[in-house]
Amino acid sequence: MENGKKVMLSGIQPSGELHIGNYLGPLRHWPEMIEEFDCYFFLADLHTITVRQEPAELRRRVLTLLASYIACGLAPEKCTLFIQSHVPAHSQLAWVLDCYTMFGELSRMTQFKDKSARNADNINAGLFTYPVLMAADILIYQPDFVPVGEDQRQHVEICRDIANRFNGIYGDVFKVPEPYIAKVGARIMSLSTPEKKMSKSQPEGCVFLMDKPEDIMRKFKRAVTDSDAERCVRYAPEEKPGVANLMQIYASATGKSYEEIEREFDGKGYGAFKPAVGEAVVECLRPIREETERLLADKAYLESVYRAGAEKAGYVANKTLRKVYKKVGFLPG
Ligand code: ATP
Ligand code: LTN
Repeated sequence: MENGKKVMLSGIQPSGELHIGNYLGPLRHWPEMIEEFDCYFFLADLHTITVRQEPAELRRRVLTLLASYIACGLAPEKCTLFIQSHVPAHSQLAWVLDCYTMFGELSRMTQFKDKSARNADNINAGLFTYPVLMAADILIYQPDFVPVGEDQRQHVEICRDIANRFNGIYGDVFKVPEPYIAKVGARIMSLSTPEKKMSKSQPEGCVFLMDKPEDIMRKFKRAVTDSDAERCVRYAPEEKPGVANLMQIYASATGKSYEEIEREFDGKGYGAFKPAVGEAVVECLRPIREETERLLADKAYLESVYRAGAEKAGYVANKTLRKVYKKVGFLPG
């Protein structure tokens, strides 16, 4: 805690281009928090190699994600922005926590089950222990809150279980954080398969932050809606998942409620609704895309941001790591 402020931390993997699920779910809310909280936002590059990455492409994506963080409103002078692999204490704490995490509890993680089904030829140990590294990412900064999308709730829960187990043995070493999940936008679904969440590693069905306006419009016009006869804009996620998803996107992009949206498109059908959602998203993303492009042209600035961020984050992280090492009985070096 710095200046009595509560601490908040979150990260995104540079495993693909940022999509509107990442933005409308967690990322969009982060800038609102930087005034009130002591915030740490990082790029989870260590996590990405649980799935094979092309090295040059990974480097490019890290810089693009950093530029997008700043373009979305995360002013580097008001929060700590850094790259996970630049703070070795995350990996060091992860090893300790590995030894306080049970095989059985990791086996129950839905993301592990999903990702191992999708990468059947590379079910590596990192994919399995990934939630422990995520717990280390979190606990090392002693945050009060972790703002994420709905799909990460289970990982924040296991992080809390690990912290409680460790505290149960050694006293209050870790703060036990709360997940912080937005009500609208927490689970944006794929535009092509609205039963599945929009996911960077499954680019079909994604709308990316850096997409050109004409591509965004095309994607929304082609979005899968429902084959029901009524063809009206009504919020019914079970019966009409495609329309409910578009309504969720439109609500997040415009701030309108579902009732207002139903009234706005009363009697108009999907033909009017889909392009309206596209236009709202184009307008919402335009300033971010332009600012990201501008920042990407200034590599020296981005480098100065992530260097300063790693230094600040490293200082705090090493303090927690030293405490943990001492508690488990390692001799000070
Ligand atoms: P991957 O496909 O590589 O797992 P992803 O698209 O799921 O990537 P992450 O890097 O895992 O994205 O997630 C970054 C943040 O965005 C997390 O807080 C996550 O909960 C959130 N998030 C991811 N997908 C969605 C979505 N479809 N709707 C809302 N939030 C999401
Ligand atoms: N697992 C997260 C990314 C992530 C994260 C974290 C989020 C890694 N470490 C710590 C919050 C806190 C994901 O988005 N897939």
